[in-house]
Amino acid sequence: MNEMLRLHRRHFLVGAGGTAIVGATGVSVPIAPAIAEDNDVAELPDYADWKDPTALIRYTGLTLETRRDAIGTGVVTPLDVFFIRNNLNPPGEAAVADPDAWEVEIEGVAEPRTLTVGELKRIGMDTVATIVQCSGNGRGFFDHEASGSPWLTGAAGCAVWTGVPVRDVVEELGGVVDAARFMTSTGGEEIPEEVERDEVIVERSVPLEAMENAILAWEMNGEPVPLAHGGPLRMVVPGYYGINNVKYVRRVAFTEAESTANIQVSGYRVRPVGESGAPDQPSMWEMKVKSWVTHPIMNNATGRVQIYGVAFGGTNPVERVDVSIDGGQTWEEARIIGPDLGRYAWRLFVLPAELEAGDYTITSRATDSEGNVQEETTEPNHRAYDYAGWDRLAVNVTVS
Ligand SMILES: Nc1nc2c(c(=O)[nH]1)N[C@H]1C(S)=C(S)[C@@H](COP(=O)(O)O)O[C@H]1N2
Ligand SMILES: [Mo]
Repeated sequence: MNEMLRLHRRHFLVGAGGTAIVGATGVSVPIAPAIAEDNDVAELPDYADWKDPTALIRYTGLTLETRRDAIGTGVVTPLDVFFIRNNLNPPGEAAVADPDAWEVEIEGVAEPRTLTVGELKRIGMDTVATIVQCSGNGRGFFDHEASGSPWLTGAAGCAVWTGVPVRDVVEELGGVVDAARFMTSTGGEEIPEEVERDEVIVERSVPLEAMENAILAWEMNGEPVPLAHGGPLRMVVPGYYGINNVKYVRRVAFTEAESTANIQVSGYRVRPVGESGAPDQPSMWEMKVKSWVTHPIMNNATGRVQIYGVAFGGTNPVERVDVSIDGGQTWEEARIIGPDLGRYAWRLFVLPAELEAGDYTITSRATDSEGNVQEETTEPNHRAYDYAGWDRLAVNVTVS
């Protein structure tokens, strides 16, 4: 067992022991915590009390992370281990009591209308497998102290969503208005009266092109979308970061400008550490190529082991995954296995290895269909968004 070391981030007991790995560039990189322990809150919140508490790291009642080894090997992440991230308290259970009665306003089309979920179900249907990954997934791997949950790998899951393609709804309502450049979705949480709407509202704009693949989903992994995940109706924008997948969606507008909500104007903007958020900085829209090992992640017996994990390419299919057991000095191509659920789903990869007693630094590096290779390290950015570097996504495994 590695020496346990408590790092500056209060949540982690780390098996890294303060060791360093030598990356491909020959530069020694300290390994950040790979495995979170401890829960900050004892209980699952009421709206998620059906989840598996042993699979989730509980930061708050609104932020629950899937443990690295709990994602499983079934491609699709089971609902009871799927992470949760809510910016605001979800609506009450009454919202999902009669899902077909939930209403959504469609604006910025030739014939704007309010439609119920029941009506949407008659307009069209499609199913898409896609990853929901929080922009802050991997925040715990950065050195700088950024606000927000110090997620490691588990603010991500892959689900199968069923709903109506947004383009079918748009077609039904006569097409988008000429001026439309963005698709803007608004969450249905109640906003406390004393608070300014734009300060807290979950409203996100994505480029209009994203509409082509987006669906308004009422089903997740074959069940009505649970309240915890945005039921009765959720905007699903395949290949885009979690925040763009607006839960409890109440309004979809095809707009000339981006939303004036704080989370659009200054939030979810990538900028250097210390700089304020502004509309001219890149928005957290399309995800980047990324992978990580989910087994083994700590200790292992000597002999044969199947090293496996998940890999994805954001909006591109993942084409190749390489695995290293020596911190990135040498690589071997892993086998991509399991059903291909489409370009927005993740793929499982596996590499058998014969491990003798010793210490290993195991990591993976994905390549997408466009030849984009997962980065070795992720430059610090103010809000510590999406750490995707294979250096710190590595795990230290002691084999004895
Ligand atoms: N209405 C609404 N939609 C939302 C959020 C929210 O707080 N309210 N959180 C967003 C964020 S930041 C993420 S990462 C994902 C999380 O989805 P999940 O809780 O289903 O895993 O939902 C997004 N959609
Ligand atoms: Mo998020």
